[in-house]
Amino acid sequence: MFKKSLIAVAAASMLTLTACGGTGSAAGNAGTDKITMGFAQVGAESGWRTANTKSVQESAKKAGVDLKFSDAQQKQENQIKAIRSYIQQKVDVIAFSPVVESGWDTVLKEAKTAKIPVILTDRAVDSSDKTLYKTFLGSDFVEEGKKAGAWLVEDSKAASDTVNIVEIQGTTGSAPANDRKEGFEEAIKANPKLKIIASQSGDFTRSGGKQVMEAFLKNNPDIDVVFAHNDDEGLGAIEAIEAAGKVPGKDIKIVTIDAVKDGMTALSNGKINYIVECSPMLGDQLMDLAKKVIAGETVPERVVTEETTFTQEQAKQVLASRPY
Ligand code: GYE
Repeated sequence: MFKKSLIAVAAASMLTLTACGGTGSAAGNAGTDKITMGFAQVGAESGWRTANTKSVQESAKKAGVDLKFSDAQQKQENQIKAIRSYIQQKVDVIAFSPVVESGWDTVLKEAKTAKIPVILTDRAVDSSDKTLYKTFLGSDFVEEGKKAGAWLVEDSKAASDTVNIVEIQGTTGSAPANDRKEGFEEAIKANPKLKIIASQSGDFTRSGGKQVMEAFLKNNPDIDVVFAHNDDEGLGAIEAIEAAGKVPGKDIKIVTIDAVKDGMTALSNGKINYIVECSPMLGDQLMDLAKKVIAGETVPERVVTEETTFTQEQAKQVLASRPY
């Protein structure tokens, strides 16, 4: 009896403490005004991903959001498990970066039934039911692929022979792999001399990029250009090219997407020829959107990140000031 009332007193004082502490929100989550967000991250496959995780964690702290974070190690089943556990924990909002585009409807319906809003971060899903999530924050990957292709069209304007391109794709079935491929193919149509002679997934990792490039080099004696769907794969390709006794950036040109520190360093050193930027700094916008969604405000169904491109000269100028 005595024990019970002690617990009751302790619980009551905790409630008062938290109730006085914050700025108040419409979340109405029992006894605390802090927003709880469950974030199901893809993994830690690339420099981009590491910077993205840091951005989300730092922004959550700044915004006073209680962040529950999980790393799915690039496996959809792990992400689904994480989302289900966030539903069970009754978080206020779920944000996630879907490793692949398809297969999300069931778990997203579960979140909807539990009245927990979902925000897509960085990557899209292919669900036709747009009510399964509130908004999608991230880059336009088709546009990124087009920018990479447009650079190559310009760079190879004077080519008299066929330009043999090998493509190192991102994770099979992921939105950035599908869309970057589509955008790139679309852009290079402008010059019929540009030919993709081989295309394979390097899973957005450095080791994947290296392995795929080793195989490409073995099977194709005459490679002119590598289009890698991210910097890490491009950096892996550089290792394979150098091991084969060729000079990356000269004997074989390289165009990649992301513009993380290591990629920009290789671009400044002449080993990569061009990088299309893809910003991982989505944290602040995500927290902002989450607060609005929880408060019942309308948010745009698509928020596109602003991005640029870098030549070798431009990379040299900005390298020191790159934040990631
Ligand atoms: O380009 C790559 C990462 O989804 C935009 O995922 C992201 C991609 C990014 O692994 O480096």
